[in-house]
Amino acid sequence: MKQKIKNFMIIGIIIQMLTICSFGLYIGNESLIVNANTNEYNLYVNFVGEVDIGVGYKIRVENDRAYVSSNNGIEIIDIQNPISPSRIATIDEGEMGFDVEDNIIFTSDTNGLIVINATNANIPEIIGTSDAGNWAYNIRVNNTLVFGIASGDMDIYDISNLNSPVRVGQYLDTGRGNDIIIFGETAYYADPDEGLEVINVTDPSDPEKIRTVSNTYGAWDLYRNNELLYLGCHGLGFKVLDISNPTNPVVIRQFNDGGEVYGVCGNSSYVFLGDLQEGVEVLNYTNPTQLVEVASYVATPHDIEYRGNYIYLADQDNGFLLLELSNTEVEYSNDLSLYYGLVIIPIVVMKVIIDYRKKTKEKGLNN
Ligand SMILES: [Ca+2]
Ligand SMILES: [Ca+2]
Ligand SMILES: [Ca+2]
Ligand SMILES: [Ca+2]
Repeated sequence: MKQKIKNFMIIGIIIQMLTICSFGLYIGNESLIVNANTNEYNLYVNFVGEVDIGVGYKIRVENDRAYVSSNNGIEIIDIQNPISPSRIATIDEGEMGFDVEDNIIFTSDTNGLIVINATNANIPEIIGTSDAGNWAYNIRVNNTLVFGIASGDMDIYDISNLNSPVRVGQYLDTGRGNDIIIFGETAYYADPDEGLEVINVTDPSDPEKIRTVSNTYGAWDLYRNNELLYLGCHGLGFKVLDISNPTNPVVIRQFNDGGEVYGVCGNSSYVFLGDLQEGVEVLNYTNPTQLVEVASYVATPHDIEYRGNYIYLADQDNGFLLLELSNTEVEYSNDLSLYYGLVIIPIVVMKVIIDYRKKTKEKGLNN
């Protein structure tokens, strides 16, 4: 009689576990459905790889490498195999702002510009420093000049001789600054407090502000696509400016669905927004009447780059993230862990209970 009760109890536990399992399967499937960003374009942003570097700030991608500034300096990441990106080296020089051209990294500290040869990424070496300049939020190389953005101001360095860069000019202004793009002899300076500033840099020793573009308050991150300037505005969405008349840019399109655009890049088909609050937002640029969000990915990007079908993030919570724009959706690892949590673990628990009951039963028989 006692044995019968035990058997009933075991069957009861099995039924209970099966219920939990099916619930786990249900949740797993549900979350996949929730994550699936179904839309008319069938476009998805999928996770591919990541590298834990703490907080990521600015990013540049060149050839088989991504460069990301973190709290430890500039991280050089090998991206040859996208599913397993790996850190090659950390350069403990300079700060948040940097740029890369032909494996030469330009960054700066409170003493000025630092030129680093990273041709051999394992042993990057400093090859030149300037004797004047400032810590920079962002840096852009343009031919033989390097533009460094300090708070509201700008330092212009001549790098004709990489071994002895010289600060040749300064732009002194009010407000703040986060990014700069040079197009011909015009520089576009993103000042979040004052808007997009247009600066004549024909004479690098005497840069002159031409105007501040209206309707560009919050200007934070810049990307140039031919004669279009993509502008991410802090808290004020995304804007497209026509720069066919370089000294007089005009806002021609905009998109704002909330959040904070920290990074922007793209091509003539898609625009990729790195929204610190809402993650990666992919906009279809081909629709002539309006900018429509066609895919997204939850993350906390500080900066974003795009090459081929890959999207690269310098991310606040995830460090370096490598994502892929695709027509098919890949299951997220989060859903898998949820599945394992709700299905596999209950099965293991069930097995342990049954084994325990068997042993107690054997003991009972032995006694
Ligand atoms: Ca300013
Ligand atoms: Ca959105
Ligand atoms: Ca948004
Ligand atoms: Ca950027």
